[in-house]
Amino acid sequence: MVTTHNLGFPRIGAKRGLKFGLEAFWRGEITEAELIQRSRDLRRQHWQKQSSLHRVPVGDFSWYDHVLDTSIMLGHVPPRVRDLGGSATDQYFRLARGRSATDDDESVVAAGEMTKWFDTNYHYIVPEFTRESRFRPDASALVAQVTEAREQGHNPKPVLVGLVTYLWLGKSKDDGSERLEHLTALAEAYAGLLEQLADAGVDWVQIDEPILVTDLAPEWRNALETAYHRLTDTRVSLLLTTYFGHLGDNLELACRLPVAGLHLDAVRGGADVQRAVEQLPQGRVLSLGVVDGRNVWKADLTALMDWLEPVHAALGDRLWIAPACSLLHVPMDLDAEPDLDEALRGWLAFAVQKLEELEILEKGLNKGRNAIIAELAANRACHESRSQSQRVRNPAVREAVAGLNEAMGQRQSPYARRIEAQQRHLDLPRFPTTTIGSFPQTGEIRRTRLQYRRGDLSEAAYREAMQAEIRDCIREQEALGLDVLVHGEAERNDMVEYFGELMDGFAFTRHGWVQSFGSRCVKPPIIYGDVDRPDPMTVDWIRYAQSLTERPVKGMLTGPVTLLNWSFVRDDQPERDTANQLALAVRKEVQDLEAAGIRIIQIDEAALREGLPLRRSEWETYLEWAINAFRIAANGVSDDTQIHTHMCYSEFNDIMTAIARMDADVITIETSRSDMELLEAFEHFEYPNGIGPGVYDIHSPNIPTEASMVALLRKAVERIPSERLWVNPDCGLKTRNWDEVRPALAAMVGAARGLRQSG
Ligand code: MET
Repeated sequence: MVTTHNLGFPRIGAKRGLKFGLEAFWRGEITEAELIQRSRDLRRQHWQKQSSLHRVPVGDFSWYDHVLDTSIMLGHVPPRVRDLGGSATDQYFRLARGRSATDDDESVVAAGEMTKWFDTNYHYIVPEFTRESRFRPDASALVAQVTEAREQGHNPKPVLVGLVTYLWLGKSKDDGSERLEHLTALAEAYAGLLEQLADAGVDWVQIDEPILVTDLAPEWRNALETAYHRLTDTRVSLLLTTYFGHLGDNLELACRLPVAGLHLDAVRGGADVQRAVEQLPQGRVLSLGVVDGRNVWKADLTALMDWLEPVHAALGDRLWIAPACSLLHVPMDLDAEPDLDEALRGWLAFAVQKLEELEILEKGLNKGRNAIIAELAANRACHESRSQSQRVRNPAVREAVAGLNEAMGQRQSPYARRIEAQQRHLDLPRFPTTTIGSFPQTGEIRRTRLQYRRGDLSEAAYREAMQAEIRDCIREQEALGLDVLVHGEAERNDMVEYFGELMDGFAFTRHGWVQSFGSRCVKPPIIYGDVDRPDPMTVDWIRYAQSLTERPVKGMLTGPVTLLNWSFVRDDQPERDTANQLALAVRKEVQDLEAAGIRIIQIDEAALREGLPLRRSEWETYLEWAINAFRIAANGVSDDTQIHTHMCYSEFNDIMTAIARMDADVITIETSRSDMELLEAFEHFEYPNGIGPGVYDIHSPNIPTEASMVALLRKAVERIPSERLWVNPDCGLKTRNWDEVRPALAAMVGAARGLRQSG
């Protein structure tokens, strides 16, 4: 008998019930009891949808983040939060977002740092370790959910973030102390948690150690050995769970650790399977993640049966099957998408459908292939429909991609020559000031867009309203004295969705929300076919903005790599090919903007870095196609046209060569929070082109002073020749309001002017 289970289910709820519940609670509109009740209801619904499985995950549901939940379960709360007192719930939300639902302003504390969970767009709250860190394991909340699941007739399998992964994801907050110093204490704490679970009658526990798919330094490999040897006498069976990649050189270690079973990601780590079958000691369970948890395409069930049958024959009852990773990273239910056309729906599987696929595989393996003949035929028909569909192929696009050559990614002249040509007509002062693109997205703007979307506003009226926004925005920027203006992005709901909706090959869902952090979700578009840009997407708006002012208006685009990384991408061709199609589409837009007289064009690549593979050895390949795609998109312009790019993250050291290869005339980056330290990478590399290090943090409502920005710029001047420095905020201003933006930008312009005068 093969066993089916799931590693985690989307927690946000079919209609984003968790989001709305949380936000209502934070606003004081519902009580904590009500939030608890709504959460129970969500868990009930989610388990209900997983009821065909032999084992359902418990502990995957979270109010904010499961790493934060782990910190709480371990009693590992930073003193700044604990010292404020309050209930456990107060502490939880203070750590998540700086304040609890009942806090007045005085009791606000710094929230835990948030960062991306491996190579996903999910963010977790970083555990903070200091020499004073102590752990007091308390699994009672998890045990209560185990009871809940049992009462509803399910067979629960609690899920824990593995202790070495927990340590690895954390940060040491005091000098000179190493996270690994806490290993022994943490192993003790986990032993305590497992005891409590065993007391509650739990038999299997899923313990997630996704760090096993990364390049591990010897001390971390040792830490895994030490930790799991400490846990050998636990009374529960541990399923050591890995995902998001292949085990590679860690496979032997993973097979050797003294646990009852091993889960591996057979979608991204297919090559590990045979080795694991051979190396896993007798009696251990091998759980194979056979259904893709990171993308939305239907699995090929016939192909899966073909390779699973012999594995099943070899392992018998020791074989478990599951999705490759938690389903947190895909939308919940395709049945909630009436707008998607029939053919496309036939190609897709969201969380609920992925579990149905698992059920079919289980039936096929346990009862023989004959038992699933109809299901396999239906699945094959969907795959044939997709592979033969005319909708996924556009011969003109394919021809254009085949015709790509190196010269198309190459500017006419080197930067030194280009900047002269650009300066001749741009005539910008030293320390030119600009912004990153978006200006406040006011309630008024959102309402107008919604009315238009719903058909309550004519196209003409919508255009008029948006033009009025652009007019105001240009006027504001002129009054502030900015040198390079933008149109403000009022017409854009989102920097990917806006472009996707205007291109062929993209589909959009109505409810396909995926949690990004806390109550925040994103709705990634689905790239299903060849990408083309039939008509200009931004030219009219930017041309209009430029018609209002003598100063240069920067055209604003999202780059090909970011469009790709923030979408669900087709799996029937290499990502490189899709990136090239996107690159050609953006290139056309760039060239149309240039032809319309736009002299500066910014191509945002906010998500370039997060696309880096988890394994270093795969970086080069990724960076090669990603940077080439950017070069194709950006570099088809004359020397006179100035190309900007924007990136908002804080590590450049290890990708400087790639950044330089992009060859943008100006790169704007996020630096204010790092006190310009980030510029070190550019300094050491002797980065030759223009740089705009963000001088104030737009994520905070605080209004920066002129003096603080002057101080930052002076630091920048020490590292980068002043003639190549730009002055700008860290990122777009769409989440701020005008009362914050006006004084902040006025101070920023003042800082730049001050610097110009002081020589
Ligand atoms: N141009 C975009 C903006 O200003 C860039 C955002 S990067 C996350 O909002």
